[in-house]
Amino acid sequence: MQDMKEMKPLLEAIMKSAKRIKVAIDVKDIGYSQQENSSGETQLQLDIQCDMIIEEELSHVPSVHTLASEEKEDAMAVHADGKYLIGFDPLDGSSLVDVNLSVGSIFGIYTNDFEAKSMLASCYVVYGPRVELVFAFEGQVRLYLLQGGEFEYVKEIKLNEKGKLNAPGGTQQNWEPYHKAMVDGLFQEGYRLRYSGGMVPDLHQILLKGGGLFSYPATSDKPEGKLRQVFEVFPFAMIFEYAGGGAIDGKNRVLEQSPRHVHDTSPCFFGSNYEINRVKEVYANV
Ligand code: AHM
Ligand code: MG
Repeated sequence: MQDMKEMKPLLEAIMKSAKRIKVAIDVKDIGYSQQENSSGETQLQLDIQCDMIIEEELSHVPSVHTLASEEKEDAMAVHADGKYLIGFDPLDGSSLVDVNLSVGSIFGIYTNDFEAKSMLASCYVVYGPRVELVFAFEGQVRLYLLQGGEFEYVKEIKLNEKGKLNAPGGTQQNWEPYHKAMVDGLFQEGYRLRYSGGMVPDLHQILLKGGGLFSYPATSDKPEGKLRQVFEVFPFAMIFEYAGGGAIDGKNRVLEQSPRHVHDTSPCFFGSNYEINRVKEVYANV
C-alpha cells in the first residue's frame, strides 16, 4: 500500500510544472511547429514546451521509473529503480489557448504497467481565470487552488446523485441514432448544454457543479472514440469514481480496460450516477 508520503514528491513536481506551464501560457506567442504528434496532429510549440517542463520536473523525482506523454510516440525510461510510471497529457485542449479558453494538464500515476488496474493516483490541473489542481488518491478527490504562488487545499470534491449539465462530445453528424436520442432525452429533461471542447474544464465543471454527463462516444468517423485511455480517460475515471460517480465505455467501467498501446483511445462517459445509469440502459441493447 502506497501512502501519501510516497506520493508527495510526485504531487510537488506536478505542482511545480503547473506553475511553470501557467507562466508559459501567459507569455507564449503561439506559433505552429513542424512536428506532428503520434496521432498525426500538428503540435503547437506550447505543447512541446509544456511537455518539456513536465518531463524535466518529473524526471527529478527518484521514484519515477517511466514517463509516457501524449506528445511522444514512445515511453521514456527515467530511473531504473523507480517504481512509478506516469502517463500525462501536458496541455490538453491546446488549440483553445489562442481563443483564450481554459486548458489543462492530466496525469495518471501507475505501477508496473499502464493498465487501468495499475493506476494508483491521478491528477489534473485547469488553467483558467484561476489555476486549480485536483488530486485523486486513496478514495478521495482533493481540490487545490493556486494562490500567491502556492497550491492551497480547498475541499474534497463529491458528486451528487444527479446533475443538470450535459457535455456531448464528438461530431453530431457522426453520432449513432441511439446516442443522439439519449443526448436529446437529457435536454428534454431540462439538462443544459455545457461544452467548451476542452475535456479538463468541461469535466471540472461537472465535478464542481455536482454532476451531469460528459460523453465522447464511438462515432462513425472515430469508432474507438477520440480520448486516450492512459493519458486522459483513466485519470478522469478514477476521479469520477472516487467522487461518487462513474466512468464507462457505454457498457463497462473504463477502469477495467487494458490498452494494447499507450496511445489507444476509448469511447467514454463520465458523470454522476443517474446519468451513467441512463447511458448503461441505452447502450445495453446495442
Ligand atoms: P487534444 O488532446 O488533442 O487537445 O484533444 C482532446 C480534446 C479534449 O480536451 C476534448 O474533450 C476533445 O478533444 C474535444 O474534441 P471534439 O472537438 O471532437 O469534441
Ligand atoms: Mg489531450
